[in-house]
Amino acid sequence: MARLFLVRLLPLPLFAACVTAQAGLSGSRPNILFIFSDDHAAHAISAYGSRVNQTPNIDRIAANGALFRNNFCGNSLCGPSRATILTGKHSHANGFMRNGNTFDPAQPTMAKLLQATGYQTAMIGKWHLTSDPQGFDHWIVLPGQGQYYNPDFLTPDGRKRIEGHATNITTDLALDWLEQRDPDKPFLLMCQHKAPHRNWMPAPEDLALYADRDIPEPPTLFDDYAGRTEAAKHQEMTIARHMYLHYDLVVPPTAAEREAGLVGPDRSYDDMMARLLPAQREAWDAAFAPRNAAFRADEPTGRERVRWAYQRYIKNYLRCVNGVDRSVGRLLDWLDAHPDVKANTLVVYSSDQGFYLGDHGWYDKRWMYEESLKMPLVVSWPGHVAAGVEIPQLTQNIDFAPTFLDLAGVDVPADMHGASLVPLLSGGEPDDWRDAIYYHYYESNAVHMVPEHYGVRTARYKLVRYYEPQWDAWELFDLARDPDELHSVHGDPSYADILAGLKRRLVELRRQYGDDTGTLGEFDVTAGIARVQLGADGYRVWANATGGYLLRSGDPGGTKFTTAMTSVGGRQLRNGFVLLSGDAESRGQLVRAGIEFGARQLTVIGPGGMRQRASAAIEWDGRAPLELVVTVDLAAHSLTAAAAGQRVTVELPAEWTELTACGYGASNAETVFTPLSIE
Ligand code: SGN
Ligand code: CA
Repeated sequence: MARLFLVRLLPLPLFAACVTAQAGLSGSRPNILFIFSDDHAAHAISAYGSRVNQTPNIDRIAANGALFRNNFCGNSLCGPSRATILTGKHSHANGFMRNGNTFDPAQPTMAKLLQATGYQTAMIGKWHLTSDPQGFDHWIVLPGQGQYYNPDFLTPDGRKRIEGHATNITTDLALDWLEQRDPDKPFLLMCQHKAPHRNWMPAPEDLALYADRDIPEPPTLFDDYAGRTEAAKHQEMTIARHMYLHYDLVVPPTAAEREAGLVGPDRSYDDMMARLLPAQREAWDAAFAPRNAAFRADEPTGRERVRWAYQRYIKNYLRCVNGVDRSVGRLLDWLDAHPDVKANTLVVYSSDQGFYLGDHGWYDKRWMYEESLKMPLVVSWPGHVAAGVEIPQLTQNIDFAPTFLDLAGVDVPADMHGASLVPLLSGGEPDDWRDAIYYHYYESNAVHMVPEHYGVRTARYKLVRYYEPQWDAWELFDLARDPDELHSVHGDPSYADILAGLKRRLVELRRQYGDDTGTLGEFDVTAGIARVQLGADGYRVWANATGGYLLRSGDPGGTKFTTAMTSVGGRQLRNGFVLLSGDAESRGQLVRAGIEFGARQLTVIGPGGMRQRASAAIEWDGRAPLELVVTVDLAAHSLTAAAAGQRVTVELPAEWTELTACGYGASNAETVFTPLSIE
């Protein structure tokens, strides 16, 4: 018996002995408990000074460890942040630039590298990278965004539904895995919550929170976007105008509202409620029915209505946060109950990006403004990381993978962009630490309509460039004087030197990280395009979205268009070129004529979208340039595309009397197009 014990326990004290010195954290091979949530802004964590809520359990991590004061994402969106955490690379280098891309599972990730060096690895909860998780001994993940109530999960053995609330279930699964893991191996456990992502549906036990009080409003709830570029005005993420009464604010539609027709996400209100089991539904209705009745009786309008929507939104968001905080508490309690494991476990809490909590009148994220650029990051490992310290250096999600690898004693691959945080966790103040972080957001022309932009942030300043030709604008903020980023000083001559320095720094960072995306050439309208390069053989176009396009507006000077296209790589959903007619401003008025490389189809999608699709199978070896000829007959209201001996025709709207733009388009692929010949 005694012998058995010895065999079991021996490695642990030995292990502990070699990691007591803080400087010795590198290679100490701790367990890594990575608790990660979705859209949890640092300003909704009390350790970060939240004005709106308390998070006692996340605060426990901070009190027992380190709080990173200036931790940022490199691309404020879910999938991209997750891909960066796995690879230690900015989006352009790991290929996952926007949601809807597919993570290339062949590339190295920290999970794979840890697994290869003897770590036991598990991925539980929200994944959102499309391809199946790799590098994990165990995985069970939500499909896509996942559901809050009674969610389905994907596993290597297929799909299954688990009853309960996603946050609680994810925690249960993580605790189960901790119990049944191999205790002789160090572990990486990624416990990743859906909460507090839209649409904010708290667990039954959190519904009663904040019933009797209002949450303070942010000072910029009624921001008018003066002092910034036009781009900030043109988003679709305001509480006032872009929040849905039924779907987002969970007020059931009246008979009259149903009669008038539900629009947008409100159409899924019934499906969303249908997921709830009777007892869950009862708890839900008990909480909301009286509040909804009061809202209907009041019918607030104007600013009062915005204030009401803010309260409904923020309370449900914070209730979801409370569930996440409870999850953190349960995991910490488990460690407290297993002191031998706790002694060797680094606990990390973070979230994929920040979020607007009514700041600037918004919800959602995406922008390089502080609220969504910041990522919370608190880390504890009692006895190894000093307790209650604040780390002021500029850190980023590119640093997570190098940190975990460094701790595990794995050489950090030279092409990772990040740096290990171990020197900072060890209490050091390295003088060669970075003086600026780089940012690049790509998901333009998508939900919430935030343009592509990149930028640099230093300890005091932030320079942002909205490079799509339809915006072509800069913003410069002095964060010391203007922490809410309300007045760009880009045009202010007294900042000329600062501006010049930041522009240089931006160029250097783009070079350092090898980012040549965000160069879009001479086309004046683009969407969903990461890069356009004009070479000897034509335009090399990297479309990082479904239906990305670039257009030259104005009369193209002919009606017969010829180009040859060569597929370079990616998921070749559809490649082709696009004509725009009628209203050049309208995103709906596109005809896409092209080749679906993967499916070997010649396809035209008319301005009416998929309803107006015509296609024909073609023979093609997938390698030789394929010639496409598109002919428009405005008098006959028709467009014909021809390739590889096939032709297809679609009808054009009768009101189209002239062509107003032409260009190239593609879906999640890189393609070379020869310059359009126009007759
Ligand atoms: C969904 C949300 C959006 C959100 C994106 C990205 N709508 O589309 O509001 O911006 O996800 O979020 S929802 O009605 O489906 O919730 S991310 O965190 O996954 O990047
Ligand atoms: Ca997110």
